Amino acid sequence: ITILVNLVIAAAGTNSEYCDASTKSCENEIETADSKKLIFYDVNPPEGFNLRRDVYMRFAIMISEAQKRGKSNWELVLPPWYNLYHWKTDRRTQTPWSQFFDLKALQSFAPVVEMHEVFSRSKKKTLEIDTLYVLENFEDAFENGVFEEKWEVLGECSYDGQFWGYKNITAKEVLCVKFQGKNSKLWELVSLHPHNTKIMFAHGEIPLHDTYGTKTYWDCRKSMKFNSNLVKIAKKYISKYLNCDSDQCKTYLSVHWRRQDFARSRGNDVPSITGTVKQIHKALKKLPNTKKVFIATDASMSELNNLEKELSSLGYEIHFFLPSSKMIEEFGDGGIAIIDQIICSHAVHFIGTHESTFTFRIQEEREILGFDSSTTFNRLCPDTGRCERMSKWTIVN
Ligand code: GFB
Repeated sequence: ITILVNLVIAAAGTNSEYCDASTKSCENEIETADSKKLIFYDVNPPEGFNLRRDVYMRFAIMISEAQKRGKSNWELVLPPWYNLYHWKTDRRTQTPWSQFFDLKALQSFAPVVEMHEVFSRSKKKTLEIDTLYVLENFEDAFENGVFEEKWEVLGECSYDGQFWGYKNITAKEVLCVKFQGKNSKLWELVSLHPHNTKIMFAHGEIPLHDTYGTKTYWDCRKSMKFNSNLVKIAKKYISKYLNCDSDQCKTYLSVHWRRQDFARSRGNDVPSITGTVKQIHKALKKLPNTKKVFIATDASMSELNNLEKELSSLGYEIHFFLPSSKMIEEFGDGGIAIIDQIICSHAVHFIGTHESTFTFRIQEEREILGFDSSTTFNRLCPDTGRCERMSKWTIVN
């Protein structure tokens, strides 16, 4: 009887479905009675760094809004950066968010926790997700001509993802779900298993923003402050090479010149090297006191050299951030990308690449810094054909 009572108490304390009398271990074990429930997510592997930053915001807002409504026992696990398609350095190591962002600032908006922290809290070496929902799109988003928020559990299936490269993470139950709607609608899936403490969503890019462009959106965006080491490096560079020590610099124009796979897959949206030079020259003619140009790019060195040659011949001073191999090793491709973004965000005038999420994040940074939007929402146009204006997503304070 004593054993039975103890186990019932243990089960109540741990939220367990059931316990095993001989080993005294509980199924669905949680370390303490008041420990948090965890939401994990992953993103379609080919998606890049800056779309992933947006997916994070959708989940952070989902958790933070639920917290305001009394659901205070959920934490969002920050998915380690792992094996990103565009990153060439150290792809196979799980990089924590603190390498790129200020964790305290992220936590000021939503209850988020690093994956390594989840492991170090537990006495176990393995982590078992209770239910993993593999999200997929409905074939027709506008069935009968209307976009309706909906989901449909298709049943058990297999997960073809990588659990961020961890071999010691498994899922007890994997369910495929067709999903269409905002992130907050995921709570309906969560409530299907009220006893679960670890829920994961694969293809976290499928749910949509609950509040795109609102004050909540911008509060979340503002909380995504960069790691202070990256900020220091960028500011030192701006001071030394671009002669500016303030937040809004008058001394240089910046350009995000996206090339590589982007130029290949969206050839109609990007200009040639000569076309790029012409457009930078045109913008600089309106800024008679600015002769310095900062280029952030993923272009090859030979493309960059050609661009530099053509711009220099017009009397401009061209700058780009060339990290040492030690710096690349320390901060990774993501850290170098952020340094480029910070430098672009402080320039008197910015020209970006159409529909690049890398450009979008720079534009948001400039909105936070208080630049006039006419200096921010500018794009490089193709050499010929239409050049659609950029949408202006201005800050709401
Ligand atoms: O961030 P991202 O996904 O934006 O760009 P898009 C992909 C990666 O390219 C970044 C590198 O994580 C960087 O590693 N990169 C791009 C840069 N521009 C720069 C730059 O100026 N400086 C530095 N240092 N790195 C989309 C992808 O990229 O492009 C999609 O997300 C797809 O998956 C599409 O590939 C064609 O939105 O530009």
